Amino acid sequence: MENICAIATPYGRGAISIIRCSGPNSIELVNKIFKGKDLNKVKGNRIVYGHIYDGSDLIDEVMVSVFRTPKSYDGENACEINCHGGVYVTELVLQTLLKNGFRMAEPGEFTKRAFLNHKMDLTSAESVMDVVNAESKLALTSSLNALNNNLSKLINNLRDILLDLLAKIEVNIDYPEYEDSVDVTHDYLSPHLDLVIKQMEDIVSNSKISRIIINGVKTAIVGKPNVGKSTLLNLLLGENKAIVSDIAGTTRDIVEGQIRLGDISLNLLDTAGIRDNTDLIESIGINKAKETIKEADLILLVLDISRKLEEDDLNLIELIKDKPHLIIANKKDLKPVWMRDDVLMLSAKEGEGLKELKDKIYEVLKIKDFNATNPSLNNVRQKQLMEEALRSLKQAKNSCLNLVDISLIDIDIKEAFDKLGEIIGKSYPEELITALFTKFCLGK
Ligand SMILES: Nc1nc2c(ncn2[C@@H]2O[C@H](COP(=O)(O)OP(=O)(O)OP(=O)(O)O)[C@@H](O)[C@H]2O)c(=O)[nH]1
Ligand SMILES: [Mg+2]
Repeated sequence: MENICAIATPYGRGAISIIRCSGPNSIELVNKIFKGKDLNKVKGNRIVYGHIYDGSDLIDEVMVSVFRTPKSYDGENACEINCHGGVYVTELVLQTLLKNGFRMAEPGEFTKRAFLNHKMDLTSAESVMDVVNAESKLALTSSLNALNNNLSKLINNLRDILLDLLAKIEVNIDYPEYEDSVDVTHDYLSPHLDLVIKQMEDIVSNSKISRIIINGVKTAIVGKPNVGKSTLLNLLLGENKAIVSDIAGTTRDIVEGQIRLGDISLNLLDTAGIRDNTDLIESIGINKAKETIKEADLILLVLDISRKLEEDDLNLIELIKDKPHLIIANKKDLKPVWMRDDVLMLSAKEGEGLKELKDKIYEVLKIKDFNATNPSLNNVRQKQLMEEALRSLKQAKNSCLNLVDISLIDIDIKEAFDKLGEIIGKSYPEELITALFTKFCLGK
């Protein structure tokens, strides 16, 4: 195992910078450039005062925290050098370490070591960055829960149930003469599978909300040209970001902006007005708008209440109906020429109805139903694996109902068991692990 180091604090000037060093010889190596107490004799979890030297050159006055294996972030022997927080001095300390037996850590390498040393499982390791990036209390609670293994605990429980079934089936098949074993019949399997499926479905549904709380809500503002989409974007942002005009087809490309709304942040995407059109550039914009609808977590469909609804409007209502959405009847300051029950009245120009709109967004996204302490899957990798596991188990359940041979059902249960294991990093391919950890900021 090599000795690695990296600056763990953000680049720039501050009161202190921390340089993290880890590896079997890290304490001895730091001791070579440190004057103060003999670090080799310092106990773990202690911090000592001294100076860093490059040869005879004084580099900085520092405090060094000493951690001894396995009681450190990554389970290795480790030091954290707290130096003055200047860019130049921090770089110098780092250079001195590099000259004296350390190499630069790769992004995420400390956390990768923590994983490999069984200090944390894969879902916890992944949630480290979610904790760092959390922008609201809810997002933080949810990520901290993942960090504290609540997802992996539940997954381990589910795997135990499946493992128990698999073991019993194996015994039935391999040792039919063994009398003490349970006879695994379709009737025996079914309720066990139901129980696991139910818990997996609960995780999946909780995850839909946690994902948008952690990553932000991709919010598409769509509608026909000239209905006031860009005016709405500007109103929500509180600045004139998008060009507004009474010429239909003003917005061609997607205009983005971000706002916070209590516990969530909305990534707003103002799109080109959707209509049948011949202009090439505009039709490219329209296609982008349609793509955006597909990818969005939330759609704000804007209609103009001062003009008769047209086929384009009705087509859009149909297009978005299966996604979380709000239909907004804009321009309520003008004379209404139609009415529907399922719309929210707004004047984007005057800012009237904004509060109601914000409340409704919360309602549609079901933010209040979210329990941040329930386990959830917080990234695409985890989600995909859970879906695959769920598919296999449902297949197993279905085979049970159709009285398929138990030895074949066994294969699907095994598949689900493996996929669940992959979520928490049991039976992982090496490249995946490397890819995952390189997403980390340096020093984590
Ligand atoms: N009276 C009134 N006019 C509005 C309101 N919202 C927008 N408008 C006007 O409607 C026109 C179109 O507004 P935009 O925001 O550019 O409309 P858009 O939907 O982005 O249009 P495209 O980009 O062409 O698709 C402008 O003249 C706005 O001032 C409103 O609430 N009331
Ligand atoms: Mg526009």
